[in-house]
Amino acid sequence: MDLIIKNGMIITSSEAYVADIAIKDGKIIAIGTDLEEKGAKVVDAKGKMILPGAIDVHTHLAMPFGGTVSSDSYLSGTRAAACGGVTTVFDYPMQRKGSGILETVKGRREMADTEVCVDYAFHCIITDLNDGKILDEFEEAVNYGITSFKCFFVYKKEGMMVDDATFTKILLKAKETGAITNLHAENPDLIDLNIEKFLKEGKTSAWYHYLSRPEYVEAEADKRAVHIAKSVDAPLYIVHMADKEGLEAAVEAKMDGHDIYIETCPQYLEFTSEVYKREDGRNFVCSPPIKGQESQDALWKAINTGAIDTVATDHCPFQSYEKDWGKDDFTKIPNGCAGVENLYPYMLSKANEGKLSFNRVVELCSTNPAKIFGCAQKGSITVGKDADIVIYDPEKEFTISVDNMHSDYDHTIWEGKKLKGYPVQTYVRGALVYDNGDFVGTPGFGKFVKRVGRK
Ligand code: DUC
Ligand code: ZN
Ligand code: ZN
Repeated sequence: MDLIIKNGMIITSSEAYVADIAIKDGKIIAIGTDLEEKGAKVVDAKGKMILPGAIDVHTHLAMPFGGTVSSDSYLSGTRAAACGGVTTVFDYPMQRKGSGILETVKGRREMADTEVCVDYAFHCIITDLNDGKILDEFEEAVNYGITSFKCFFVYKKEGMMVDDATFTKILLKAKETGAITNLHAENPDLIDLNIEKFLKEGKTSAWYHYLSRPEYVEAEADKRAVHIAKSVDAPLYIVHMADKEGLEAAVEAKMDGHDIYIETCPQYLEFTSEVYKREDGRNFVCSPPIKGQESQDALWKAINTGAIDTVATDHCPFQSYEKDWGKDDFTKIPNGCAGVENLYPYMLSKANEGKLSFNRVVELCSTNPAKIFGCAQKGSITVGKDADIVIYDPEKEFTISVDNMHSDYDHTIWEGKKLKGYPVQTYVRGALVYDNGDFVGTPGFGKFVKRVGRK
């Protein structure tokens, strides 16, 4: 036995009970009372909650984007993850015209392997089928552990968008090979039409980022994607859902029995489009943009009915000077915000306030992500699983500030947010990586998670 965590309240997606957890060689080997200590290190978690580590299935680390590179590397992004109770991140390498899936993914692994402080997996973004050769590679990619592929319906000028036919081919090939297709849904032609109009009228502030991509722009793309996925009977995972109309279409399809999954992000649950009117509105610029109150209400409702499957972050921070490129032209603001360190503390704080249950937070941030994306060893506090564990103090008061975060960015949209409760320790496969405010892990300790497909 290496470690025993005693007397904590274990929270799973369906239960809460007090017990001890025994850990050996990175695995949970027993859960019970009066477990034999046999020389193990003992941690007393009386009065604390014991949660499975969060799995943030949506990050963009060191991502070339918006004329720069997102400011968190694999090291700083996963250091921040550890300090926010995230024990696995899913990053998004991007395949480009002429390059293969495995070539892309292996290239990113070379960057990641020596830096990562928590475990990690990759979804692969597909931007071009390379005359069909990419589809022929799906099977090999799935065997390698890449069991999800992402498409963009936007970023047309940037060469990242796929058309409806390409999207459909990917959906079908993913289904055939036991993978799933993730989608960023917005309509680029409608966005460009709005941008052209606003810039001509001299409307250049961050508020026009929102107005050029309002609710209907996302809803059209959500509904088109749901319609196609239903029609060809293939699984679909919609990332960062932010609008009510699209959400309702996806939920209806789920209720009809279609294999559709919905992710949303904390920024859509906490803020509304009003933030784009602020002096620092450009710091909140992400795509899809944060929507109005009606959409936020619909997202919370779907969190509580069970219709939303996961909450992840779309973590993609940029420095203030980069955000400032768009001071006088919202189209020049690099899109993205920080979030990986805030995901679990924010959602757990909402549970502490009674907005949802702690079990539901575990389900949304850990158990469902593991199930949907094939991480058999992760996602719950169960004998045999990896000892990815967060000790959470429900009484600890915490105010988010850029000064107490562990990323490499110089501002955060979460500045000043008060939370009720906060993680006090994070363990990845039994190793302590975060201890009461400090990162205590080791870069390169994180492992690539070889996922299993759906067949
Ligand atoms: N949206 C963002 O805001 N940032 C990264 C990529 C994306 O789709
Ligand atoms: Zn996206
Ligand atoms: Zn994203």
